[in-house]
Amino acid sequence: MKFFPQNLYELSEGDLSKTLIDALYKKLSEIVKVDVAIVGAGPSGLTAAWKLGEKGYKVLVLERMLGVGGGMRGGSMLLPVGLIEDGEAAEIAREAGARINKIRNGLFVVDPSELAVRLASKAIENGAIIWPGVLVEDLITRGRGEDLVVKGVLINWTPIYEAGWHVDPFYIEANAVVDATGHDGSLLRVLAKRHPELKINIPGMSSQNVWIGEEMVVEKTSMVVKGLFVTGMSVAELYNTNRMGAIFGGMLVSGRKVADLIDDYFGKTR
Ligand code: 48H
Ligand code: FE2
Repeated sequence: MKFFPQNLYELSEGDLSKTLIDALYKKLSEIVKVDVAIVGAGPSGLTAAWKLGEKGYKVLVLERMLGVGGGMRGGSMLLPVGLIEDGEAAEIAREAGARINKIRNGLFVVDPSELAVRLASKAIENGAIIWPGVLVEDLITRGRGEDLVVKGVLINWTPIYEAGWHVDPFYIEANAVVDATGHDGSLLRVLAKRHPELKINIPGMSSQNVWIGEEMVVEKTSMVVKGLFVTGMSVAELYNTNRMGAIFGGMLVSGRKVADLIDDYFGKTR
């Protein structure tokens, strides 16, 4: 062998499978109980994962698709450009290592693919694990009504879900769960359906109004019920705040805010 170490010859494909199984056993054992499960690897979820990892929390990001970046990957109408605001948003993007180009007062242009992978890389560097191809289909809870506490999520492979099969799920226990599922608002919809006693109504986002949309998405980033937090566009879906189009600063600032809220929550519950 010219390009790889000689002793590799001794290993067969079966040995490779055994190596994968051993590694998987270790990794899965680590991630079935975490501090925070973040659902959705879009800009808000990745920023939250990075900032929580930085604070020392054990974070798992569950993403339905194969890649990271969520809706941001599509830039504006699949054109490879996106916008972010000066101030906190630019600071987060710059800290992530993404190049940002000032265009005019307070406004920067980003390459959405670059920002997505830089945020993912920061999350991973800070210890978060990103698990692609899994869809969160339900919540683990204790109590009802005012006593309801979210304790984790149920997952399944995305292709199983798409095939329309009923296969029972797998458990992920977490002390905090984040709905960072963007326009889907997946966990909020599950919560509303499974717990009608909460009388949660998800009206969907309101029409385009850029600056109010950006302000409100950060403002309303919050804990919905004990243990369940909402960030990014699912905030707009829940509170009927305005959409903003292909400007992603609010997503980054919302992701950082939810990390701070979770840190406070753990401070109070531990
Ligand atoms: C696992 C899931 C599930 C599930 C969904 O859409 P995203 O990019 O979300 P945000 O909020 O971080 O960013 C929103 C932004 O991209 C956007 O669309 C904006 C700013 N729109 C403004 C406008 O006017 O339209 O990422 C969400 C991620 C995606 O990757 C989904 O695949 C994933 O969540 N996801 N993953 N289990 N049940 N549901
Ligand atoms: Fe969107």
